[in-house]
Amino acid sequence: MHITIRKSSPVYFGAYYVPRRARSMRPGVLFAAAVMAFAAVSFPSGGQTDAALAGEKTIDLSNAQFVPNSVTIDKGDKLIFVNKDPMCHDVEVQGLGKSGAVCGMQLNDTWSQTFETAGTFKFRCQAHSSNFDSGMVGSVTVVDPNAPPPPQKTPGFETIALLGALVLAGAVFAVASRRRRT
Ligand SMILES: [Cu+2]
Repeated sequence: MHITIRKSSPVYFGAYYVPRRARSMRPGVLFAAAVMAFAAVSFPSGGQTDAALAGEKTIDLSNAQFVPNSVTIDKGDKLIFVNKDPMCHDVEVQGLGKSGAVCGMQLNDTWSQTFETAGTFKFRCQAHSSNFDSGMVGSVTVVDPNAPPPPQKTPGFETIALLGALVLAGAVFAVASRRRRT
């Protein structure tokens, strides 16, 4: 019996074989997968904002200061003010609410304010400041987590260069592996 092995015939490796066609495709497939994975990481599509649950942050009134005296929260979140001083304080949020009378908060008294509008709001203790800019004062920045995201940045030069290098490497690899086979 005469057996002819031609170049186009499947190559046998012990128990399994890989047809030539599949073998030659493999580097290309791997390379395509690598590029797609890279692209997926580099160019994430939008929509990463989950519907944020209403949150809250606590600000202590301590040593006649707001601690912290500057916070950032999401729209709809609540600030809870807690008097940690033995002396009395109070809270007034500019343009919004007030804890009550001047020096109306005793030790461990709390008062909260929910912020439904994005923007920056100053607050103060009326007893220990004469305005919203000096004395016992602070501010809160309220951001809208559902605001439309800023325009998608176009890929930077580094990204384009890297993609180009990958494509070039893939082409070189493909040519090299083709040469090796023939
Ligand atoms: Cu005070």
